Amino acid sequence: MLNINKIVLALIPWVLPLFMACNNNTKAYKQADTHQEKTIEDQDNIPDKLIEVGEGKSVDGNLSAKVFATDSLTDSYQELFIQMEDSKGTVVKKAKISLLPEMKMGMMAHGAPVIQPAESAANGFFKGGVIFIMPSSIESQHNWTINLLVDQMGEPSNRVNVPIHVKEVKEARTIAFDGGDEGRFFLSLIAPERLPVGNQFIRFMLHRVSKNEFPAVFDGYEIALNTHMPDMGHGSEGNENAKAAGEGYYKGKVNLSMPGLWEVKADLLKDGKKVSTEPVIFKIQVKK
Ligand SMILES: [Cu+2]
Repeated sequence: MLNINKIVLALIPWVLPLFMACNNNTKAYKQADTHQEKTIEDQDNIPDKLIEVGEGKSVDGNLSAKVFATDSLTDSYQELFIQMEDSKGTVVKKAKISLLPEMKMGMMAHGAPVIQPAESAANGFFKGGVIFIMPSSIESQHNWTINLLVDQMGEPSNRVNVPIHVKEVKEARTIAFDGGDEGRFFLSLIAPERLPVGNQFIRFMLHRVSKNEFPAVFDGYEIALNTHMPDMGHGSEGNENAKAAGEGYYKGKVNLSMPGLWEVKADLLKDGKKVSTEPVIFKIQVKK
């Protein structure tokens, strides 16, 4: 709950104006124009095991889409695999798809950081990603939809809305924080709930919070990593700061030297100086 409140706080200055402007799609299409900016890593790497997390049809009935993921969705960095068919049942292999995630929270709405797919499908899937910054909540009527804006050669633009459900992760994997003069950010740890013992690479994505847009932060920053075992009162040597690895990804090293609960504390640095003004701490269960 604490994490949700923090994220709502991060969003509050513009959630309301967004609602007031919610009847026009200018913002949506503007975001679509930035399509070429970023693509997910390994566009062609499609896992063998995928589960369907949602489906939808365009209003004109000419396009249907199914969205797959490796597991049920949680409020964290999620890779999505999109399969589309035209009205004749032919699988679409080339299209410019813009993912537009939207959470409706009663009278308000907001988006989420996205990684747009490439324009050709691999094995019939367009691979993209969304960082779900909040879980769905049926009681509070917080509902996610992924809107797919689809442009195909020689076809009119189309749109498919795919309602999806996002479960809450046990330990936060996306954390909003204040970066002083640098603004507000989301830092997302790209890691499962559990990691093995050992010194290992660890990946993040960094996004700026700019009204209802979340541009990936490509470079100029570094993420200092410190490890700590809260139950034992010690840390570990051999961590390496996460450095820009392109397209908003950051890669570093953490030495999780024994099994148990670890905290990875991340500080955002610019030109070697700490700019984050609040602690950003990820909890990781480490197994043998
Ligand atoms: Cu929300």
